[in-house]
Amino acid sequence: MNANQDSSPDHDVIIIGAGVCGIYQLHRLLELDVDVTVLEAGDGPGGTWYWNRYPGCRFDSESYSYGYSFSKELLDEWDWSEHFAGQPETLRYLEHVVDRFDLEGHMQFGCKVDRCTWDEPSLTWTIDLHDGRSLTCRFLMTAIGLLSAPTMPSFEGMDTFEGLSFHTYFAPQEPVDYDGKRVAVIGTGATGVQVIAELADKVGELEVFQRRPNWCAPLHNSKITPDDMAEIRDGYDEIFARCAKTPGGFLHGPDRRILAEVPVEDRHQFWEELYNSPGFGIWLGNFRDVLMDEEANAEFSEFVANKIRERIDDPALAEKMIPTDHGFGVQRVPMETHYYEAYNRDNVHLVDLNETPLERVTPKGILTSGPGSETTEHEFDIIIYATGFDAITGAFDRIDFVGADGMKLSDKWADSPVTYLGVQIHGFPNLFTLAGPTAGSNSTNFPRGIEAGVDWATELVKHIAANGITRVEAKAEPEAQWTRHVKDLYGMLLLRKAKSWFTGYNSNVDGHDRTRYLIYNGGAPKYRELLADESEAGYPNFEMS
Ligand code: NA7
Repeated sequence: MNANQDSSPDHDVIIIGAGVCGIYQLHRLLELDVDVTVLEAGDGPGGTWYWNRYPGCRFDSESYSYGYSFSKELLDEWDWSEHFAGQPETLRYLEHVVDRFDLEGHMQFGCKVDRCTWDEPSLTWTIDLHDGRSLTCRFLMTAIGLLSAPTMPSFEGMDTFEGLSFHTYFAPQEPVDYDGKRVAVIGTGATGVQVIAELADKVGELEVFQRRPNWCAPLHNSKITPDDMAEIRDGYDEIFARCAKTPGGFLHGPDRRILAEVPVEDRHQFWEELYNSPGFGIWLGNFRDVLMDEEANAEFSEFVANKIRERIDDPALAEKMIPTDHGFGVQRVPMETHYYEAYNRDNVHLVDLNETPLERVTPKGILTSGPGSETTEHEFDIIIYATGFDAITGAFDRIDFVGADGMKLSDKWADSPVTYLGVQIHGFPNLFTLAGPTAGSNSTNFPRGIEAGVDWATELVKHIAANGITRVEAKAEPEAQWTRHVKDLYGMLLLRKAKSWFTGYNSNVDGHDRTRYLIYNGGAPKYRELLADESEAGYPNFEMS
């Protein structure tokens, strides 16, 4: 790599994004002495954890399974305060990592990337920034996140609202005074559920605008004492070894017993234990066939429905909170702390958008219609849009990637993303999509997935440098095969039926009202094996010159 010679590009490598993935990739490349810079839209590092400052934002992964595993010193010096840490603590952690490894000097903040264009004669990428600057590099790496393209609904009058309104991703950085305020939350996904549970006892009135309920389960968060932390620290090897074995890179892996072969009483006892245990066990540590077999799924869904009925005082309201269009775990399970109990409070009300549709936003609040020809104006001081993301491909679509022969990535991916192993795209040489669509890190505990992906990309960079390679491009046929494989894997799981971001569904984005194949469902261990096979065989599915 020779970025310092005359007529060389500005950098050997540019990484877009200074979140969990970009931070680690930067660290690995600096170890190799590569000339690299990170372009980050935010005013600081942290990505997801920099932006999402909404009330109640926290991990659903055990904190100690989410931290980086690559440095023993880092593991030794960082104490987590809760089993599922809140956003401020996670952001502090990532800032600490950046300081600890002296990374900030290689990051440029406030850099929104508008366009990336491949230039074949010079074998470089040109990156055009929103502020008018352009930078060039040989190799471009995207670390632009999975859920980093927030989407707003398009209700009439949204811009006329006179109070404070924001998408959860853009929650104000300065503290918001919720005391006594009339607050609306639109959306009941994992984010809305956290916001609602957190704000219920802190606001004057809270109205929740729900289109479809989700199956939620208790998080059972608790503090970590110094003794707990010492024990966790001693167990780090075991924690990461366990995460490495599970399909999702979490501490929780599926129970492979066949549900029908387990006596009913034992099933229920197991489910009670899961319901009363912390974290994603109830989803990812459940019988495997709960997520694959309709009947098993229906039985478990009824178990959870009864829990919801027990927790909500008003039986009619409880029924509105029980999903009827999909079973448990088919969509992302929101983890909650007293979420259902929030609806037993006098100041919390559900507005079921199926009965009383949202007509428009007014200067004072939200107008709903029905039943019949009635309309009701709900007045608010604050409207919070917890309306989700244009997941996984959205961040790519918001940058104009132009590859070889002027091919636009948004055109190539118009139906569904097409990649090889989720790391590269035919027609887009020297572009590496770290944690990109169809990569194995998308459906996992993110840091576990990205550590594997970044380590693999780093080995590739070493190979490129050692062999004087200037152009790397995934071949067309392996790409087509991988894309078919990713699609086929959806067939095994009930999540193929989900109207959620797992299947690329988003009612607020044109053309995203149908299934797209965004995530690799073959499990993290298998994905790592496939990456290793590719590199050990000398990258046979890439053209390198
Ligand atoms: P989600 O899970 O996509 O949830 C978005 C929510 O917003 C969901 O309840 C939607 O209802 C609702 N929504 C979206 N648009 C509208 C409109 N136009 N009208 C009414 N309701 C609407 O996003 P989250 O931010 O909660 O979670 C994303 C991930 O972040 C999560 O999985 C974690 O990994 C972290 P719908 O269900 O589509 O009927």
